[in-house]
Amino acid sequence: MKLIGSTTSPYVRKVRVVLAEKKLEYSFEQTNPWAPAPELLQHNPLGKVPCLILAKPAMSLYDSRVIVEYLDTLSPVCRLIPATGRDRLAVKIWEALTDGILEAGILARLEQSWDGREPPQRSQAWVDRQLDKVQAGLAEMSRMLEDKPFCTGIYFSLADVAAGCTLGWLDFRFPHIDWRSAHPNLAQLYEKLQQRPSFAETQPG
Ligand code: GSF
Repeated sequence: MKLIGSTTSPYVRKVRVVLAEKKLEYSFEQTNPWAPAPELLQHNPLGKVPCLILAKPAMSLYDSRVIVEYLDTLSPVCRLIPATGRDRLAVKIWEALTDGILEAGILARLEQSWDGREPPQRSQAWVDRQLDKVQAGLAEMSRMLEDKPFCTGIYFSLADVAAGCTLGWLDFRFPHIDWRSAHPNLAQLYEKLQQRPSFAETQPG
């Protein structure tokens, strides 16, 4: 398997953490999706990372949710997504929420800094709208976590992978958002996740 991605993308990090937790072999091809290499466009017409290329049968997978769902079926090591029922739903809800926080944060950042847009074309109202979603999402993460050891209970799951990658990306791109003071339970979870080699070895940057 070959993963096309960047070390700054939180969605790519989600996939890399899952690969590490499940102890799956892969090669990592780094690219800048904002100036996409032909290889990326050939495998994903949307020109976005992550994109996972499978050899047999030859196939390209995107986006991160499809990729991690597939990876979890490849090995029984560290099952991350429950097969059925409410437990599965809980993990999926966490992933939708945390991916949604990232989406809003990325839209805010692009509005502020994408070089295809001139300063007069930038809208602070749009940035504020997206950052409100980030704050509301963080509050919901904190409410859902309560005082549990992991997002959905006592077991580490994809929900924790997605939550950790989102919090790490906020630190990386929006260091002024002080989510630790506002939500100490998220800070505690994040510290615990940082101890795992899968997280320690995939710091954004
Ligand atoms: C989001 C991927 C994405 O936005 C997923 O894989 O879960 N829903 C998708 N990737 C960005 C890089 S990043 O900000 O993580 C990307 O590749 N953007 C390039 C573009 O042209 O939009």
